[in-house]
Amino acid sequence: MHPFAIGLFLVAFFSGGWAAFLPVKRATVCNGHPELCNRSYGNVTHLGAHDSFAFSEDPLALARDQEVDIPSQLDLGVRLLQAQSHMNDGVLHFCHTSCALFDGGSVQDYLSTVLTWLNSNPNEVVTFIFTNPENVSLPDVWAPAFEDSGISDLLYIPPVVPMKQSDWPTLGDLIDSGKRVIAFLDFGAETDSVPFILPEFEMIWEDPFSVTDPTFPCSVNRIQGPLATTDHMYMINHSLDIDVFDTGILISDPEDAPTTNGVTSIIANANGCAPLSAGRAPNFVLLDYVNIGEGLQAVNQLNGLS
Ligand SMILES: *[C@@H]1O[C@H](CO)[C@@H](O)[C@H](O)[C@H]1NC(C)=O
Ligand SMILES: *[C@@H]1O[C@H](CO)[C@@H](O)[C@H](O)[C@H]1NC(C)=O
Ligand SMILES: *[C@@H]1O[C@H](CO)[C@@H](O)[C@H](O)[C@H]1NC(C)=O
Ligand SMILES: CC(=O)N[C@H]1CO[C@H](CO)[C@@H](O)[C@@H]1O
Repeated sequence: MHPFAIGLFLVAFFSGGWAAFLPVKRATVCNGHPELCNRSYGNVTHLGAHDSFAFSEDPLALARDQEVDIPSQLDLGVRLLQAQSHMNDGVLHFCHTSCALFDGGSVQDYLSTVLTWLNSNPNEVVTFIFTNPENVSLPDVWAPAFEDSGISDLLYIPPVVPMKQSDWPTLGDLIDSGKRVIAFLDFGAETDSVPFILPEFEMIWEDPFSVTDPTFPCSVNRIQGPLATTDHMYMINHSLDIDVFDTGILISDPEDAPTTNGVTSIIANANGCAPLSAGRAPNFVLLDYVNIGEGLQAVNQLNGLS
């Protein structure tokens, strides 16, 4: 053997051999359950908070969709945070319909709040589904909000976009790699320039939204190609709306939440969607008033956990 080749061999041998002695830190509990560490992200049901930023304890705040703040939602087991963006005085905010109606503050502050929670909860994988109704620029506005909050270092970038439901890493792999936040945007994602904000509908379909029928009939409402429907993950928009004083502004009523957020109603909705998804449970169960009802219990049941 050429001396140089021997040198390389020795380096390879010793670096490989050395690695065997280094402790490999592996997460043993993922999103609260050891069973979830070895499960693909695409095969996990996550509890979601609709309009997560629109929280208020005040029953007169009609445009609220949640009662408890973001850290409390996460503490309750929410692992998908949904939010709607609007520009307000040149700054990207999360607002409900308009910032005059409900202003949840800047996107950057929101992301900093979530990052603080993630830093004290290192074994948790969190997903964002944000909407971009004003087609705000990804490189100029969205990316800086993520970067300046510090959360962008935690964002998972898939090797291919779109990635099939069956190809996602396990929760354990996401946690071990430190890339445990997945961010989707409903409109305008451009992964060539901003790789960490992913196009939602190429990988997730949704059933109809603004539902006013309590039986939640399921259909594939919003989706994008090229992947087949069954290669997408999917979200059920499980909130029941009422029209506020016939203004056309749809909000949800906390009085319905105990029933709507009950195990019976959620499982029935999931069962109605399963035939559209090769029998799979929903990946995301999006609820209003996540602190009311049995959302986490239903999600645990869908995950096959006791
Ligand atoms: C993890 O899952 C793989 C395949 O899904 C399986 O082969 C392996 O035994 C599992 N490991 C643990 C620790 O459960
Ligand atoms: C995960 O896989 C199991 C077994 O195939 C299935 O019953 C369950 O519905 C799947 N859940 C999701 C969210 O894909
Ligand atoms: C959204 O913005 C992008 C880039 O700023 C632009 O190319 C595109 O045409 C816009 N789309 C719509 C529907 O306005
Ligand atoms: C009624 C309802 O929950 N609708 C929401 C469904 O999800 C989409 C996007 O994630 C939201 O834009 C809807 O408001």
